Order: sequence, then C-alpha cells, then structure tokens
Amino acid sequence: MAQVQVGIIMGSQSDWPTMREAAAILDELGVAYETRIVSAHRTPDRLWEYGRAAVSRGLQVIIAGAGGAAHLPGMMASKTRVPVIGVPVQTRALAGVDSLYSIVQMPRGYPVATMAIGGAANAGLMAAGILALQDAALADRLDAWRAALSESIPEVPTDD
Ligand code: RP5
Repeated sequence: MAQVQVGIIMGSQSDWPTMREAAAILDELGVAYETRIVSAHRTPDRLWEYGRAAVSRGLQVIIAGAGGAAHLPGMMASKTRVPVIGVPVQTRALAGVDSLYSIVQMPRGYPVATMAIGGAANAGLMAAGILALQDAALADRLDAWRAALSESIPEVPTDD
C-alpha cells in the first residue's frame, strides 16, 4: 500500500458528494489519500488527534471541507503545520457564502488555502500540484492532465 499523502476530511457524511470530487481527481492522478469524517463541533477530540498525528503519519496536504459554521479547516490549520486546503461546502440556507466566510478569513499565522464554494476538484488539483514539486512522475501526470483539459476546450462555439 502506498504511503497516504493527502487527508481528505469533512465535517459530515453530507459533505461527501462535494468532497468526492477531490478524491476523484487524486484517483486520476495516482495520489494516495484517505477520507475521514472529522467534525470541528461534533467530534472535536477526533479533530485534535488527527491534527496532532498528521506530521508523524506522513500526511503532506490536508483537504478539509465543511459547510455552514465551517470551522474544520481553520481549526485543523491551528493544530498542524501540514498545509490545509479549505473547501467551502454549499449550504441550503446561505448558498455556501456562510461556509466561505467561515473558512477564508484566517488570522495571521494560521493560513488556509481556500477554494471556491464547492471547489473540491480544484482542491485535489492544488494538493497534486504541491506534491508534484517533489515528485517528477506526478508532475508529468499533472501536466498531461492539464494538457488534456486544454485540448478538450473547443475553439468555436456551437448552437447545441
Ligand atoms: C457541517 O455542517 C458539515 O460540514 C456540513 O456541511 C454541515 C451540515 O451537516 P449535516 O447536518 O448534514 O450533518 O458541520
């Protein structure tokens, strides 16, 4: 089994349909990851333990998604120096603006790299880009992925 490099954590099972997009990207790029439900409010001890052990377990990036009062990414960033990428999950009440504001305005010293609302795929790509700095084979796969996306964009618009 490959060493897990990325932790994909989320506040609730209900975040998985969003967060699975990060997992799908990492699958495509051959990056080893794990997925966990870790809630800042409902399982604070789990959050603390996950952050405490992140470095010693060899995690290199943590992707953290949460919605509403989305404290998970910021609290995780307070507990570990492993880079945290935050994904604001869309909410029904406030369309995810609440999630975005909860994640993006971190105080100096504890950054969270915040994606767009629902931006889990980009979180996966960001994590891959960070890992690719030290992994030439992954860098090649990421370059190929980006080239394929670029190739898929038509040059001329059509009616249908
Ligand atoms: C947050 O509350 C979770 O990240 C989720 O986005 C939101 C709603 O959670 P559930 O009530 O669906 O479990 O903690």
